[in-house]
Amino acid sequence: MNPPITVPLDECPIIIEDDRTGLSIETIRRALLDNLYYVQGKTPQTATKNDFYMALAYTVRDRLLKRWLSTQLTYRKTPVKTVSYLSAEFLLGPHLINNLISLNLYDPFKKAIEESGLNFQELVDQEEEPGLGNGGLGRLAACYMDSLATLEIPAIGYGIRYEFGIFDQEIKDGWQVEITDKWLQYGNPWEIARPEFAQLVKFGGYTESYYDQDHIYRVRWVPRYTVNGIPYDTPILGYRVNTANTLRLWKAEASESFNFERFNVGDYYGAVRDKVACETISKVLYPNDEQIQGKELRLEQQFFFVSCSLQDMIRIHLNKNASLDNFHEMWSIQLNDTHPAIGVAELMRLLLDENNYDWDTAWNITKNTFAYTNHTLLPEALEKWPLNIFGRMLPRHLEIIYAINHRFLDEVRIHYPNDVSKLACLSIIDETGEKYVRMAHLACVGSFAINGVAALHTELLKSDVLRDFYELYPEKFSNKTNGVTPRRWMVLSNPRMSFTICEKIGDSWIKNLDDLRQLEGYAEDGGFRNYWQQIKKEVKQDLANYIQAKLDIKVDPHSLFDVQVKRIHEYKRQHLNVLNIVTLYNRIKNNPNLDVTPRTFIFGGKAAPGYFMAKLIIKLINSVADVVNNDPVICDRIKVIFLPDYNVTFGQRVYPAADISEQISTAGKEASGTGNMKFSLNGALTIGTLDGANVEIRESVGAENFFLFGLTTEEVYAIRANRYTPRDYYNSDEELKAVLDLISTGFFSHGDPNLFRPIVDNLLYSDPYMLLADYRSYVDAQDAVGCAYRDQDHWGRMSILNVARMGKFSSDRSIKDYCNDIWKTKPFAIDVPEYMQSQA
Ligand code: B1N
Repeated sequence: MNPPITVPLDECPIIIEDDRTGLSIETIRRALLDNLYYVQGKTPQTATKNDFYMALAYTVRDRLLKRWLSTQLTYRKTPVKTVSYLSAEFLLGPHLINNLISLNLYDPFKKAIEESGLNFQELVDQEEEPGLGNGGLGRLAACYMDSLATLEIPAIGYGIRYEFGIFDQEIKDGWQVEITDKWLQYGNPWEIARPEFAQLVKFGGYTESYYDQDHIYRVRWVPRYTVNGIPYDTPILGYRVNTANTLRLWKAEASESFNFERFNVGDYYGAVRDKVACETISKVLYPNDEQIQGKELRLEQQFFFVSCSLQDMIRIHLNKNASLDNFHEMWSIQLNDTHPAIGVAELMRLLLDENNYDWDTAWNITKNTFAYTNHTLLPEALEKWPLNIFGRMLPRHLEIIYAINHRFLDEVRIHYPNDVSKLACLSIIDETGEKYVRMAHLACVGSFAINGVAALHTELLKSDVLRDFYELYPEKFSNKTNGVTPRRWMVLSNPRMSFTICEKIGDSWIKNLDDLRQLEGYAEDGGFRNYWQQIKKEVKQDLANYIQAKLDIKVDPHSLFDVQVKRIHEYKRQHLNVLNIVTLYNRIKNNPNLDVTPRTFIFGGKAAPGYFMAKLIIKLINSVADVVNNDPVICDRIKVIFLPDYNVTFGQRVYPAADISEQISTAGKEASGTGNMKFSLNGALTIGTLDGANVEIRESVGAENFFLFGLTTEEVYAIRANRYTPRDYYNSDEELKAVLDLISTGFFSHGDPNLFRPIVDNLLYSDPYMLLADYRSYVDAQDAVGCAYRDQDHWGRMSILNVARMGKFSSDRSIKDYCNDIWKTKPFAIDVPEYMQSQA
């Protein structure tokens, strides 16, 4: 659809903008119609909003391909050390705006769309976010991919292309209802399938030994079935650099070789049934975080994507190296928790059985390749697989793990000649009851580096969960405090605040977040403080409009927006927040003229479908909301909102609008948290315990700009050691007693005293997360928050200082730390070759 060339070519100045690359408004408009016509097969007359979105997405994709292709071409011919990030979850969030911002094309695209008479935001809202993760762990992987590309580090992310991501949440009568997430149903313009790089994965069967032609003893794995892994690639752009790394996600398909058997005996239906069974491997994301279920399909998923990824890395490696001898010098594989830890045994198998390495060489390569990040201290989240399940599915890997363990325990014996108890503690095989493979132990033994995700968390790993490994291998341990990408979590989600910051200190902070410190001076400027608070009000108004449209509830943007969004889990203590709300309710009911700071409590988060208590907590929040929001005495002072279907897209709306961020987990339970960082970076103040990264956030922003409450980890341990009796707190605190009694009577459940009994009884008789012990200190801190908010000028100052001092929490800092201390990788800048430059 280029205009005709009317002058001889050699006289022709370069005025023609190619539809695939041109950047003028005119060309973008033409390209949009071109993609609508040739890719979607539609004209504007019949196109749906989604057709226009797809055309828009392809128009953006056309303009990023030169970066992606030049990056991949460069990596292919250059011997650079590459980071391979293995993760069962990547919680990416929508791509479109993120890519436009990285390419510096937001303004021309917005203009081109609007000049075409289309509503830009409406098209943007068409994008289905890839929800291929549960929460923090998956979102961290996405932030790290962003930072790796922005820092120009050669990297590839490997994971699973789940057909259904995390479920969509609806609230019916106050209860969570799960709906299948059909994110792929209208197509995904951001991925490209690469069936030519498919990998075969074996499962089940048995092993047999043989002597090869050199009379060397070898083992062969004869699988019961095989599955094909098809890679789907998504470009991950760096911010304003040419680097575009790849996220490669595997889809499971039936392999032909396997199906032939059934076909050959004429069992057509049987063959099709098996085909369907294979394809279930990448069907759905397990929606549990930090609660293992021990399901076979989950182990199948883990092995499937890890085996595909390692074979793919070996393929890439052998394209530019003579052998695998230097594999560990060219790759660092980061294990995002233990979910991909089977990789240790699989790399050993690939080296031993398929590439004929001897044990010592293979082990040396393996243990110098892997590094392991632990993300949780919760005992119920530490993965272990029953030996019988494991052995049936991965017979060769079980043999290899036994062999690794055998050598490892010899090492332990030499280290502790007189202490047999160490053997049982450290063994990769748990033999205390039913036998299990302990995946964290496999990861620790098979890695050269082990890290936690916040300073406190790493200390607790060293002193508690992985104490014996720390004693044995102290040099392997380090801390890498989590971070978040300021591109998505500031520039994209909070353009008003970002623009305001840029006006004052320029835009270098977007890549060097420490530069935010230049804002500190403006905290002393009364005019700026006022402006800052005004911006916050505008952002809150946006959220208020959204709440009105979604839930038909009116909230006052002048009220204090108090937000807790995260997975629903007892240790995160959403119900402690509820206890405070009911306390305020009681106070106002007792004294209707009480002068309280108007507040809007906003909740969001999904519960694991099988987690009864978490689902009951959602019901409790909604039930309290019903009473509070409909009581005329209360509702102009307190509102309670549960926003259904909390996800990345919604996070982008809510973090910027918060005044107070609730980070109230029991000390010692939250490994890091990353929502805490997003809030503070958007000018919210934190009410929080000394848990996870809260400790470091408070250190950075200053204790005077942070609302601290609650027991410390040591105090939690001490109280527990002396037998914790929650009843004592109930008996000695009248407000607490009144709150629990009110819930018990059925006041929030239409008179049904049984509905919330499991929550109340759990608190009174067991309270494993010590809500009652922290209640008084929490309520007092909340009172202090309410008072502080009345001084808007001072609040503005604290808010500015929070943003100014949060530079440390950029994922760029985290990734630089990983690069320097663990991966030993360096940036490699990408040039776009002449022939790929646009003609503009
Ligand atoms: O990982 C985040 C941390 O910021 C959070 O504190 C931590 O809770 C979170 C099994 C998990 N730990 N473990 C998981 C997720 C899925 C699953 O199947 C465990 N998620 C975390 C990032 O470091």
